[in-house]
Amino acid sequence: VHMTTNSTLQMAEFDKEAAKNASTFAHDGFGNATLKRLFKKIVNIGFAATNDSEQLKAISNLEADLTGIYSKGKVCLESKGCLQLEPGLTDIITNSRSYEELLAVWKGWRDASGKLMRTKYTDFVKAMNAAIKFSGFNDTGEYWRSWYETPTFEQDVRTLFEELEPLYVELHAYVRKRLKEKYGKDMFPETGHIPAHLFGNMWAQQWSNIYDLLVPFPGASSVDITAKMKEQNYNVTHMYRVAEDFFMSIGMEKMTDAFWQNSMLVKPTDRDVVCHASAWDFYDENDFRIKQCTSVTEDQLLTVHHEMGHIVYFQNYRHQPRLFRGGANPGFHEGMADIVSLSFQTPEHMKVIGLLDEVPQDSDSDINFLLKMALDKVAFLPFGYLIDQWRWSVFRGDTNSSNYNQHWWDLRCRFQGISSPVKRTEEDFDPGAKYHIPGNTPYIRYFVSFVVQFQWHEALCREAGNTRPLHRCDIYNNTNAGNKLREMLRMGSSKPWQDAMEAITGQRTMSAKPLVNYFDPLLKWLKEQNKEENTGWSASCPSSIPTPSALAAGSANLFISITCFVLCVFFAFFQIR
Ligand code: BJ2
Ligand code: ZN
Repeated sequence: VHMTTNSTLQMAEFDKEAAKNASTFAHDGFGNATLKRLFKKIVNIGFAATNDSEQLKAISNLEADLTGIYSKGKVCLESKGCLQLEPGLTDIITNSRSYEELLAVWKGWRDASGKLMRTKYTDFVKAMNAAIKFSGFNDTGEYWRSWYETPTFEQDVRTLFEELEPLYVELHAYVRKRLKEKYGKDMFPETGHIPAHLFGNMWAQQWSNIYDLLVPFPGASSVDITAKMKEQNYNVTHMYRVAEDFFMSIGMEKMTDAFWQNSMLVKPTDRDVVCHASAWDFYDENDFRIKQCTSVTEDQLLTVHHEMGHIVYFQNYRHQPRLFRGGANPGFHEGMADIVSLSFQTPEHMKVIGLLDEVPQDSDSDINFLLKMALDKVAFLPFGYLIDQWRWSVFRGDTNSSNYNQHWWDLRCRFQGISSPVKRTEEDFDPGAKYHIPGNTPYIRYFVSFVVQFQWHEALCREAGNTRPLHRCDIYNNTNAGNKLREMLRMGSSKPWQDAMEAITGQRTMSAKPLVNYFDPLLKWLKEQNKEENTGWSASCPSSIPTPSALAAGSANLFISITCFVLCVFFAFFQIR
């Protein structure tokens, strides 16, 4: 969250003074666990601990500069003029099925954003690392990870990732097979990687926008939600009302008047803004806001639910002391933001809100639905995992400006099995093309979220007495499920996350099992589909990249061969005569 440099410095002064005052108490020996926890939070002031206010100024100014670059980025295309990320470039990446048009947008965005951030990002890392030492952390990554209050956190997320990898690998192989059919296998490197610009998403993080290219059973039921929304004249306000209605149906409060008055729900035309959707707590127990350049699409409808999920968490812990008004850990906030998406997208629920006419009951439609969900929830896993693998390495100093982009692509190739469609160098800075790098939002929270949301979904569906398979459970209207969820939300960060997890699932650990169970029928089907495929990919990036010009050269060769053949026949004919 960015504030002006002045207010950042004022806040730091306040935090420092509060920490100093709190230190006069022997709080480590407090008998009351909650009070002890509160004091620990008062003295743990992060970057504000530095004795050099120039560092804080630098951090604040650099973050503003970096997000400024991101929000001003434009790509000019011969056919379409100059476009910003939202909605223009996003629309093309979502809907275009032309290899070359996608490539122009993909590369154009990286030239217009990340590439301009390199030096500033290096300074940014330096300033943060210098400041965080005053709080006793070796580097900023160690500080970020400390929020999870788990000494084995790095190892724990690795283990979760490894448990989920087999599912991802099957999904990847199936998608690769179908994309080769669409774009021609010549465009795919021999290492097994998929070119990164073909997924309907600027960062290849979620793939459901290309569902139409991948439908398992074209004859069975599957709906185009965006088209349905347009057909039913959905507008922006209606999208927020639909989300609010879901949360209220499980017993959550409505949005406050301040929410409706102060939120920015459409893109302003008179100035550049950071369009990347976000949710804001103004900590006065009433002023909560969403900032989103909302357009009428299925993706955006899900993002509306995501951001409102954050607001509902804010509302539920508003009675807590200021320092407990946060998620049990950052992954919990994201999990709460996303959990409704698992109910909301079920065919059962789509029927309830009129975006589907009939709930299909056949197994083909079920596979269609599960594949669609996997394109969001499974495709995301390696992406959610790798962003902070990169950043932790940068903060640690293992990666620096001499190999920023190299290491980025090493991770993209290794974990996601995708590769760059054009040559990349250390002139480029592709991490910066993703909002959370200039925005400085830690990312492992989303990986955690994608795991725990399935644990909670399973627990809440049990609470709701659901009898359908997990992927068809919709907790809409179920206040038992809502109460259970609220029990956790109300705690904010007043207790360790393990307590919050226990409140909702009865268990104290993260587990990949509910996610695996949810997709079990799909995994079986994918394995069957991939029987003849070489699943997986080489650990390192391809050394040469097939390009459209190579393809053009290919057809030029074909042209020459045909010409030769014709001439040969011609001469042979005269020879014989
Ligand atoms: C669209 C969503 C973030 C979010 C925004 C921007 C960064 C933090 C906030 C925080 C919330 C809080 C987003 C959605 C899933 C994957 C990820 C992505 N925007 N943020 N203030 N997502 O998490 O809502 O609103 O905790 O207070 O970035 O990569 O798209
Ligand atoms: Zn979020």
